[in-house]
Amino acid sequence: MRKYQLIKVDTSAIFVSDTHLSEDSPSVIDKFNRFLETHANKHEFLFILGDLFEYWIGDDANQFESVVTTLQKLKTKIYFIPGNRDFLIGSDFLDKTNITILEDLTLIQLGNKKTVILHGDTLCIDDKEYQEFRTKVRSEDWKKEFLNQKIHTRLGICKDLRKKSYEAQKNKSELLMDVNEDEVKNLFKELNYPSLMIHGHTHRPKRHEYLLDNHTCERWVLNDWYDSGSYLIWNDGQLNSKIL
Ligand SMILES: [Mn+2]
Repeated sequence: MRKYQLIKVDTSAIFVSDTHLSEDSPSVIDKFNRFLETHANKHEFLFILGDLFEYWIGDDANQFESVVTTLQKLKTKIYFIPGNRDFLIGSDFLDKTNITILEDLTLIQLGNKKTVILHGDTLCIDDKEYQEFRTKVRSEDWKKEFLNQKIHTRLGICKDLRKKSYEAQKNKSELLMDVNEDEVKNLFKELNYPSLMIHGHTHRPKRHEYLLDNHTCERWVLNDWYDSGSYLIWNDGQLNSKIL
């Protein structure tokens, strides 16, 4: 059985993912900073479920200083699950921003609802090529070798990987890149039917409902921030999606 994190949300929490913040899109960075100050700051918890940044090449690159400053000012308790773009976020960044990192796939308690949170890419098992790539870059050897490169070399590698991923996606079907529904159902079952699952990654915002062995389970998919900002809010015992 997986470890149960004792994160109990009694009052309110905000969930966000796939903001894909990039220095190339300063307006999205501004929007995210405003969202932190005016929305996230009012709530007890903020859960960032991966791909906060378009890419993260190492804490020593000192990227996104305005976001760091805004995060430092928040009264909200912040948790972070790394995504496929920002899994290299390290302890320097986390210490500086007072963010607590969580395992990809963590159980939390929203009111009386057991909830599983994850980035979401581990559910996309039909995309074998992607899963192989994921295993490779998450290995300690790959990470160590990458982080030992000079900053501009790392930037070059990231840009090259993004280009390759973009090219590869053009030849993949929408279905292949989405979650595998059997994998979703198996996960609900394995975790003894949590009421809720919240994830991002696929950029296909939707609330899905499953009836599994007489248990009703909901899967909420977060949206990306490419067009507009959005988030999920847990408040008054309910989960709702909001667009900024
Ligand atoms: Mn992702």
